[in-house]
Amino acid sequence: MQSLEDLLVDLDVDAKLQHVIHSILSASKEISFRVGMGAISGVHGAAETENVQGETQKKLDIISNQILLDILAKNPYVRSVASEEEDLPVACKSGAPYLVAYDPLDGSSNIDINGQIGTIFTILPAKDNVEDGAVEQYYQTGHDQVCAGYVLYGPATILLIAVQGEIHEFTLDKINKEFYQTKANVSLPHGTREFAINMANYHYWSEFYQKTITGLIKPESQDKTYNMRWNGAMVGDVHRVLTRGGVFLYPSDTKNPAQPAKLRLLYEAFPMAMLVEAAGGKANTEDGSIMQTELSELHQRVPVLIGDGDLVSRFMQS
Ligand code: AHM
Ligand code: MG
Repeated sequence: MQSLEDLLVDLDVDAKLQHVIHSILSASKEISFRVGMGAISGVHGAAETENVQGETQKKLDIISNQILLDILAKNPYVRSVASEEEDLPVACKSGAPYLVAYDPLDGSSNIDINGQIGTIFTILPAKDNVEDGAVEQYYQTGHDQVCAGYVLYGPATILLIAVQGEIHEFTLDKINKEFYQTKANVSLPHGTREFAINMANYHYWSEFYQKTITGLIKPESQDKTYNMRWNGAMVGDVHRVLTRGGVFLYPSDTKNPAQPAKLRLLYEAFPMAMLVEAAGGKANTEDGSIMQTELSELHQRVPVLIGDGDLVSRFMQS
């Protein structure tokens, strides 16, 4: 079986970028170990803190963030790091070529129920005309990403990585502590009649969303064979879409007028869009391509429609 190291060499990935990817994945192995030990490792439960976005942090959110920060801060090729759990970017090595942004533990509400959770990451080029730790370093589009991926801590720990226009799947061998390739050139299956959305937000969606979703499940509709799946963790839902097809949706809603969209552009939507598009799917906000959107605030939130292109198009109003 091919190891990740071998693949990165075969794909002729820049050696400095390989080094950054290795740092992220060493951190993810440590997080996977802690997650796997469950309550024994003392990672369950809430910490008595909130992140910059006003969300209660779980202990594992904080621990995972710290594991990633500690490892990346030592990497000579990382200029700065941005995290869902940090208000501002953390400056690392001055003049280094890469920026790393991540959601250290996506799907925090699944931690205590032993459900699917994961780390989502993206790597961007650092800008030489901007201060090392400035937020403006990250004001880039999805197309600027040089690598993106997620590590899903499920029954198996699985890495999906997009680099050099390709997407590959690896599974962690927990004995040898190595990621081995389990799927090459992942391709999103088309025609699967499955959607993922938080139905509890139904009454807060636009009429267009209410109608389009209802159209998939009404007994008299031609589309009645659609099934719904919802993990409550984007990383698990997008993994299912990449494996089995269908669509993952988190449209805007009016539940909290101060926050019309839920998911973050930089470390949730951008990396998932890069992965899904490399697998032949589509990734949009309600206005157009996620990849073409330019970040203008570090923790910016956007509506997310990701998966089978035909299904994504059905959810675009114009
Ligand atoms: P998190 O990064 O704090 O875990 O929040 C993101 C998660 C996504 O993984 C998931 O799709 C969504 O939030 C679920 O939120 P909700 O239960 O509010 O619909
Ligand atoms: Mg998240």
